[in-house]
Amino acid sequence: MIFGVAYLMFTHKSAPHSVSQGQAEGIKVNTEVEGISDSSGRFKRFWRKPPRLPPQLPPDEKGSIDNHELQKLNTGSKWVDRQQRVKKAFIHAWSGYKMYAMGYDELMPLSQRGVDGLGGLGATVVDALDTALIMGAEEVVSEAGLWIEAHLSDRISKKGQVNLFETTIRVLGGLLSAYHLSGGEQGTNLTHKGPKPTVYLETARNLADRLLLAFTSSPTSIPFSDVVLHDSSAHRAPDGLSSTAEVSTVQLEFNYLSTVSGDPRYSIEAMKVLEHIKDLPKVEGLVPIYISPDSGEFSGENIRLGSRGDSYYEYLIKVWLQQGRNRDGNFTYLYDMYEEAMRGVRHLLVQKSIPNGLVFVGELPYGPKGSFSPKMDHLVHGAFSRFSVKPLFSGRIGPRSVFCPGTLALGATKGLTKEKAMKKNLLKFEDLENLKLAEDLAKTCFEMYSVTSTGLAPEIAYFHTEEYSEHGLDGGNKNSKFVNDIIIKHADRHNLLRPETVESLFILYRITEDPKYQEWGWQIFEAFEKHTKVDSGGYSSLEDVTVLPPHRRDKMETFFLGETLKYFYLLFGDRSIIPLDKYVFNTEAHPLPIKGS
Ligand code: DMJ
Repeated sequence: MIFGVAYLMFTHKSAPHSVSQGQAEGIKVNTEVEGISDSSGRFKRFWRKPPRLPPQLPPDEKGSIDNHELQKLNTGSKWVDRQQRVKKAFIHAWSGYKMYAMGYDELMPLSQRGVDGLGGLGATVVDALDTALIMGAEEVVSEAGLWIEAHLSDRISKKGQVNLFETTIRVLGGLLSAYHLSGGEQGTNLTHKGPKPTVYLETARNLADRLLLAFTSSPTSIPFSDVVLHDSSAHRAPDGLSSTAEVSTVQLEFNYLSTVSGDPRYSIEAMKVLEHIKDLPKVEGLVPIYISPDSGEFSGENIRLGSRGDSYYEYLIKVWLQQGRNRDGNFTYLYDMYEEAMRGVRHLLVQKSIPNGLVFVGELPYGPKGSFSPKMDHLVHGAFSRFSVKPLFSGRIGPRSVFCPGTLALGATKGLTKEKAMKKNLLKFEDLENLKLAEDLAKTCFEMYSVTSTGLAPEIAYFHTEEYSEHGLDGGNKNSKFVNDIIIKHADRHNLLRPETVESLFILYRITEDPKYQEWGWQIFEAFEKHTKVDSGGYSSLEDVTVLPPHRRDKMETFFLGETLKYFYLLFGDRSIIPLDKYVFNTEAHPLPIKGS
């Protein structure tokens, strides 16, 4: 916890270019920001020493420093500059939103107006706030914070239908992370900008009290998908089913809210979902993407790590990690479910592309039996009519499957660096297998960017395999070695400014300490800058990443500010900031502290 708040104190005042990476690391040791704890270990006071300037070597002394040292200094300042470029991008994104869409959920940067696609709770404001806190973007902290104080509670009591999952991960998660990062648990306002942190907590409780209805109105432990805020009612989705990932991706937020509010109801209701799923039949730990709140059973056989399946696996490991020292005992089932699922992934979902062997995670749209059923041949004439045989394995990788490398790496070392985990003898053979898979998949994710003309990944890619091939659908970058491995269909060529690959690069960089992940991230960041920046403010999605210049799509998603830019910023910065063994990021990149850390 201290790492986060100390960092915020530091960044809020230091000049953007004044500290090299090496120095930044020194901050931890030299406690640039100091706090005094009372006997209960709580912070009483903070003060800040003036930021130090980078060392200025007189020309005649330059020769006396060895090349290695010099190289380290240069590399350090290169990443400080790059990190500041990300902060600039964030401010540009926020200015567009503030100018044309303040208070709306999202900005339409081309038509210069706002749109409420998420129920009208000003989702971009809340999603962006903790990124601003982390970056020390004081004006944004102030503007977002004051908007929340003035408007959000009113909106919560008056607005209509919202989705339980989207509202929890973006709005509730954003409020809770802002509460923590601005010093709420220390009973102080560390930033001196925006409202008192308790405003964030009170607003979060107000919202969560209504969201709880999705759980308490359901006849089983599986919540309904939607809540109507103004009349405090909860509803099933039109087809009656909830998404597996949605019902299992609210626990980090509800647990933390119980911890800081002292009210156990939030955690109890949310955890019932995972306890219930624990006892349901699975396929080698893998689960179908729909579940019925009426029967409590899974529905259908579609198994994938993409949308509606993805963050189920992510939260198994993260909710377990969140328990800190208490994680063994009552919570061990989460780790067991995660491990079994990753074994299932390795056994059933991982394949290599041809000709160049990119490792990818595919799907089982017809369940585990589908691939062996003779009935499948019938379908060759349907959606798969162009294949010589129906693919046993669809070879498709969607936007959310690319979160997978990060989750696998985190699960392997539990947030420690690989080096530290090895030294402490903490890595089992299976952890090493998962880490290797994470690294292979991260490479694939990166190549999905490199293979296109714009350097930005499509929403969905397919991979050439023995059973599956389609020609003439490449990403447009003929210089890429993988242009024949990756297939991009016309309908899947858009890019929504999504974060998952950057998130994975960030986690892998933290864990392996391999600088190639930073370099890959920089390449992707530059492509975003080149093709998605809108001069009048904000960033746009793209219609087609395979053509130059790409056509734009009139939307800046909230997660661009909440996740994508935050992960870039952290990827290029000091590795001790928001350390992965002290924090878990919710699925919308809002960091929450691990218990007792
Ligand atoms: C975000 O809202 C979250 O990352 C969520 O888990 C999935 N979709 C988007 C980003 O792609």
